[in-house]
Amino acid sequence: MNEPSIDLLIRNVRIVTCTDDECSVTPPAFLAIADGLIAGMGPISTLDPRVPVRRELDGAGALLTPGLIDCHTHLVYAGDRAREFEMRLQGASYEEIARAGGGILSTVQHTRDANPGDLQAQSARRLKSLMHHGVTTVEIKSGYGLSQKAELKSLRVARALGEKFPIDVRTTLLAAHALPPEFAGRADAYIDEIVQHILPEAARLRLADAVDAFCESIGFTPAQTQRVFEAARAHGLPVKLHAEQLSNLGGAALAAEYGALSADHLEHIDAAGVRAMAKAGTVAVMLPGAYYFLRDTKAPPIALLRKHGVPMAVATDCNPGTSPGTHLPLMMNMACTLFRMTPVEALLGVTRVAAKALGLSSSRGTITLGKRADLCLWDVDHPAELSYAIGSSPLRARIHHGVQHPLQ
Ligand code: DI6
Ligand code: FE
Repeated sequence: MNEPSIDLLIRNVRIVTCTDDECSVTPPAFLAIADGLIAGMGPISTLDPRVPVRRELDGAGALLTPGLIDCHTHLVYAGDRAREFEMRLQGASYEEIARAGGGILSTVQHTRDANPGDLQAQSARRLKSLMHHGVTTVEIKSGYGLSQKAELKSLRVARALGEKFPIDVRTTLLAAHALPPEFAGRADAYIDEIVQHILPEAARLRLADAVDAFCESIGFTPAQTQRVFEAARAHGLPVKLHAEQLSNLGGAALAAEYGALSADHLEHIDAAGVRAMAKAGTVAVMLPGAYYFLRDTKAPPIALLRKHGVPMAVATDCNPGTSPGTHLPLMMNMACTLFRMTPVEALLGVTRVAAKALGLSSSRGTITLGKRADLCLWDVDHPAELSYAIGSSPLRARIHHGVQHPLQ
């Protein structure tokens, strides 16, 4: 057996640990990393001086949290939708723009037309911004390709971003995001295409870690969503769902029935949906950026979700139409301000619960011996400051898999 040694010793940090209700902070302590994992922590007096240390980092009293996890993004896309933003400011609704051929489908055209290199370069800008704000694991959905070729291209770009940058990327196939123009009026035929071709090919090539759908009046019906879920199950892929964002179609309960990792948005979820999620252990992913950007007025029923013990995550939903944002701590602020989540819930929502939403609880999301050394050092006094500040960037250092990388 190898002699123990420390690859990176972080000195003088105040380590944040949270229960469901509160976060506490240790007195200044050390954290030791070996082989990319958390290998030890505690008062510096308890560190065995005989263990060789390869590198050291002075934390200067910074707060140490797990690396942030953004469990819901659509960040691989081409083009932008600033013009549509202007239209909405003049009064057009999101649904009106979508029905008039704008919205998601305009991004689909740009994404289909982009070569993989361009698509990767455009997406990399957003990824770097996420990293700049402390994200060490990100979920990226396809859904702007809507053909086998373009969906696989998007998933490959997402995987390539994970290879190129110091961040873990989990991919989700969201072919059932919108109806592509060539299937106009034939939604069931497009679902056939997904379940017979796109999903099996993504699974065969191991390009997708999960499968998602947009269950909505302007998306797909529960029956169509169910067919996608059945295909995912047949290929051994976990599911998640965009549910009850604009209306209540019972998508959250359907997702729970399939043991979904998460149901996301949930502004219009009812008590039956909440109970079904609680029973299944499905995470509720809150996306306050989309709520804010659409000037929505119906917030998700946080108190009801809390009462039933449904774990709540917070994510950016980074996408060109409804949440063009990459600042996860800002989303924590919005989750508190707009949804009345607590700062503790917001921090858990981008760490421990976000890990659960990706099926990654055993490897990350908390500062625990043996878990991955994905960590953030923040120049703040108290954990609540991470939710309190509007748009500042108190990140001092970001460590991915045991290695400190310069802030992007
Ligand atoms: N819900 C959303 O908020 C995004 N997708 C979805 O299913 C919007 C995507 C877009 O408008 O481009
Ligand atoms: Fe989304």
